[in-house]
Amino acid sequence: MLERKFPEGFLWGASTSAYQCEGAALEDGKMLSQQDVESSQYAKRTGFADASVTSDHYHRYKEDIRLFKELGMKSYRFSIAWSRIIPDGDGEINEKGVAYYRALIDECIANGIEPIVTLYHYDLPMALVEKYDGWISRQSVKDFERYARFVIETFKYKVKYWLTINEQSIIVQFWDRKNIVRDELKGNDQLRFQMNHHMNLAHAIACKLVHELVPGGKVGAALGYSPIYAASCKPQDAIAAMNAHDLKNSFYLDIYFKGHYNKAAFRYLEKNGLAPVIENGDMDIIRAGESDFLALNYYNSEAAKACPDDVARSWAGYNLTGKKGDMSGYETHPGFYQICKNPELDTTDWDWAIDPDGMEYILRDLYTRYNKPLMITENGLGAYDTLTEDGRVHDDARIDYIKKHLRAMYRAIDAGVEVISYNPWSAIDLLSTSNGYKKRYGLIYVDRTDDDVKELKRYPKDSYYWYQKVIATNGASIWED
Ligand code: BGP
Repeated sequence: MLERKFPEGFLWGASTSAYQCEGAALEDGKMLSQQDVESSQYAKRTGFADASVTSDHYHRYKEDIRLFKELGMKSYRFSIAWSRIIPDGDGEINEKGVAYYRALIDECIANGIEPIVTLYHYDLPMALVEKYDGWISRQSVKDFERYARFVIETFKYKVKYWLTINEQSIIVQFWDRKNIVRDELKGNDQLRFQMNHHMNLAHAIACKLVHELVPGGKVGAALGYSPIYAASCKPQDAIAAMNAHDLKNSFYLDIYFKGHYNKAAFRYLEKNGLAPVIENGDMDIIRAGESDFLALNYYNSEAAKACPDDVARSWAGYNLTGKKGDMSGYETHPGFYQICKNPELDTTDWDWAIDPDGMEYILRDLYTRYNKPLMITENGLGAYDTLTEDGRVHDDARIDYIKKHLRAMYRAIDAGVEVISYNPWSAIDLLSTSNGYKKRYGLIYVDRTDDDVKELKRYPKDSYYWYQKVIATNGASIWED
């Protein structure tokens, strides 16, 4: 039988984001980002950790990259904090912040690790929120352009793969957690889509900049993505699933790859007073910013069913307790769709459906629709992990999760889909956006809790050693039991 390996040069790696792992929130000239502020407010409400120290990657990146190298990583996907580079968002460049990312990138390259750089991962400089409500204002696009131009220009000979904005769809969905939004504005759902429109412009501008400035550079967005299945065989549920797919997925993808808004989704927004204001020339900017690939953050699938006209609109909920079934609610769009639990699938302790087959489904579906190479920039199991006396973490469930997703990814590759990389979430334990340090994703354990930062010592988990073999065999070992 043919050995079922991944393509030559496949970029096996892992992923992080700046505010979730760096710490040093106010060091070396950095000023607060909106995520520093948001996390600290959230910490007060929930008891989870804030973003001030997190996993201290800022000071320990060399040790971390040594572990990445031993793991065999060929790529490392991380983000740059705008508030380290231009602390107040639109003022002076902070040389110390630039030096940090230069050192991080050089350390990756010296260890044979391809840097995959995200320009924006939720962490707008707080000063821009105070000045003009952040992404709500069009001025954010201009300021982003200046920041992106500087970063791309600075690292153009070192970084080939660029990700523009992380998870626009999730930012729309959870807009007052991924942004600091003034209380007076919170009820105004149109602003979610206005912000998103500004990010579409920012994304397109960054794509154009990479193509202009980086020799051989490749660029795309990183989208939080779930396939949406019909809750039943009823045609009405199939249409609801299509509606959900249009508003939650195609609404972003059609912008990235076709340069226009998905019609059905846009009509729904117009009818409900939610559509963004589009100025003359905006769609030209969007069309001029071509993506080379799509990066996908895939954790779970969703199910949708028909929704009556006479219910209230609501957005996705949270599970704060880590007890299955404690999800606070599901998204509802009257007359369009409602998201519901899929009874066919098991979930994580935080109610995220576990669906390895969904990985094959999205890769094949997206490749058929857009015919562009795909990257996986996040995928992983959020779980309770325990450091045992032998200094190990026996995270069999995570191994099982990753193995099944990789098998599904292989099936998609075998069916002809072009997949460039796999960068699971997360390289090291870091601050979850919703559940502090209780919910962990790392291949490497970081010894701290929400209440006690301890010494932040690193311990490779069992999944680290398992993944090490996967990389060493270019994927062949995923078929062993
Ligand atoms: C994605 C984000 C990441 C990460 C991950 C897990 O949406 O891009 O930043 O946090 O989800 O989510 P959580 O931390 O809420 O469990």
